[in-house]
Amino acid sequence: MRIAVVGATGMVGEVMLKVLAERNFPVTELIPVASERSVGKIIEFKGKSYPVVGMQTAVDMKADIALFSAGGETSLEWAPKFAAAGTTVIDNSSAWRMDPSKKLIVPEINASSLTKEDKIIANPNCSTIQMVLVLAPLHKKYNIKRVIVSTYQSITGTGVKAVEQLENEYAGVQGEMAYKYPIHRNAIPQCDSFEENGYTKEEMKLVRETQKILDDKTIAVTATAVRVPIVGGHSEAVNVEFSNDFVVSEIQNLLHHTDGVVVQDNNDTFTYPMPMYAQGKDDVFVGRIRRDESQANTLNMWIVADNLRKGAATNTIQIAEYLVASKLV
Ligand code: A2P
Ligand code: 11C
Repeated sequence: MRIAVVGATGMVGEVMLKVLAERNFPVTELIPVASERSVGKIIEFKGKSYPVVGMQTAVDMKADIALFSAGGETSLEWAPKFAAAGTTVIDNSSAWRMDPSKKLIVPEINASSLTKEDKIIANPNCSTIQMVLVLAPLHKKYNIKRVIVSTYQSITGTGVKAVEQLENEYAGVQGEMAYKYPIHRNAIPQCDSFEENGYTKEEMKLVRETQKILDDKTIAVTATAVRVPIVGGHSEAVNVEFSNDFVVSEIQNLLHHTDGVVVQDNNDTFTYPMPMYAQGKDDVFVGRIRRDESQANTLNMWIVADNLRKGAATNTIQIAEYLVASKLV
């Protein structure tokens, strides 16, 4: 496969290169792509050096698959040009996710809906992916009525500038601010910009993307997304109300047998997921699984994942793996 990585010099792009190498994805030629500023810069991949090319050059190279993580604007403008040249685009931005003609894919849940005609495929938002991977088997068995989610999101979700802000704050030096406020010793109840309804875009992604991926508009979701001074991954406190009753051990067992999910749940041994330990891993970790005693058929859980891995790069590459295995490219 000839693979273009669009945004190869960015935070997610770098993890994409790492994950492609780790998973031994069948790359015959790598095409690293970034803005004109980076053209000519050398990217190392599996012991070989590849020069970064610009967008039009990359379109003309007609890769089999292009993995995009270069922001929504770039995707809106360029993904259709790659697709028109015959390249299948898997896009990690928010540009195409809610477009009714584009599929929003978490491979373990809905990759089987993909066909050869899908030339632009959307990768969901990081905080959605880790939540729906856990919710999908539970919805099938108990039918979800409502989800209340509160997130504790890593600064890596914002990008390099935010990591620099935190490092500058640690060191006590003045620098450029990625956020309106200090993030060290703080929690900022705003991820992304506000929508008209008073929620942030990040919160509304959790609502809309969950309904689209689980293919059920009747699932009610409400979210509060918070940025915390953490680098390892996103954490989520998730409260789920089902139509049907459950047994907690049954839920633990079901999740234990769910692909991509690791249950870490034992109070006796103080075992529960934490972002410090999820960092660098491809799985989604779930723990603190317990009944919500204030309401019937309701469950509380704590879900953690590396937002740059399963939340972004890994999920994108798993979609590519599915396309290759199913001969859709
Ligand atoms: P560049 O490094 O040349 O700016 P991050 O989210 O970590 O900031 O990374 C964004 C990625 O998207 C980088 O690889 C960046 O390239 C790339 N990018 C940003 N704007 C464009 C653009 N207009 N065209 C192509 N790539 C872009
Ligand atoms: C964050 N979820 O942590 C964001 C980052 O829609 O792909 C990714 C934004 C997106 O702030």
